[in-house]
Amino acid sequence: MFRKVATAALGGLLVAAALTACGGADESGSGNDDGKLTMGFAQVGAESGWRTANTKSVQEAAAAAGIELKFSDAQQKQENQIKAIRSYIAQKVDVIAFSPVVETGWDQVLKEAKDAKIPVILTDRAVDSKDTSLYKTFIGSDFVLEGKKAGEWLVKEYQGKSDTVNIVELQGTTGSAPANDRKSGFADVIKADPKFKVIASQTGEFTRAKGKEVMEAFLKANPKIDVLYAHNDDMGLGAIEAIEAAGKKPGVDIKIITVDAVKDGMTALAAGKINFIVECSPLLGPQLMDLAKKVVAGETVPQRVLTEETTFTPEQAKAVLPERKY
Ligand code: GYE
Repeated sequence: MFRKVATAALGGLLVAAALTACGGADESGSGNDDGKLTMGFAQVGAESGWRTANTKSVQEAAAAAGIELKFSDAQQKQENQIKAIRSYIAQKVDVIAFSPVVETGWDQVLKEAKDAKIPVILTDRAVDSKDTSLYKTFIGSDFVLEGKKAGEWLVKEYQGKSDTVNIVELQGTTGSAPANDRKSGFADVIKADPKFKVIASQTGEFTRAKGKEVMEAFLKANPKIDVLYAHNDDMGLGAIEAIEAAGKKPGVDIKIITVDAVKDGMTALAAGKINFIVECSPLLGPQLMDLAKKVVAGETVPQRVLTEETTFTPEQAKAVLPERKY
């Protein structure tokens, strides 16, 4: 995954160097009369607290950077995102940014953007396109590393114990980069010890409602669940409701690991209902606007812009919660 992205962005660099547009003007004679740079942003949806914070960050950063933002919400559907991108191409925006809901199936529409000489920046999630000249750069987290951090916490937590640890997993949106990578990173770490057994793994679509529903089914089918690994806070929070409704104590009877560290997740962590959260920062807006300006101006951009993130225990959550913005 990481290699794929790095090569991709390297390929993109060569194309970036060939681009000569500056300010709001571009080769196709589009842009704004007022010289403002226009960005078309095709968002995944509004499925989680992370996504809401990400949207806010993009909108605020665009305003602060003096970039006109055309924003669309695809409701977690690839066809809607493709439609939005096509409409941005038709409107001759200066730059397109999007967070691909799934990894596959983007080559055609990305080629259309390239043919229209509109640079594309991937934000948050990656695509698996072989033709890496189809986009300029990719800004977002290392999801494999996030999965590994979740696995490492678990290994430590059960160090020196030999009993089987039954794990259930709530995966993110099927086919999305964070679901694929958080699953594989976690699996890679825990496979070193056969006492860890993933007894059920299913998508909860990154939403609270689906997380709850799937956890209810997990609880019915499996009398002994020791650990829940949820690919985001929202699914974990939905699952907590299901666990409590089943008369069990989240964080005690069933240990819970999630990813994101949004405010609601951190609140549950501080209360001991979640045991560990791997942070994934949604605040990509300012860096995205910076990259967009550079790409449109034909400047060299980094191959890959990685988001910095940490992890939180309940004690750490208590300490940072008052300052948590999202
Ligand atoms: O973890 C999840 C959201 O792509 C990193 O998408 C993002 C993920 C995030 O729905 O909460």
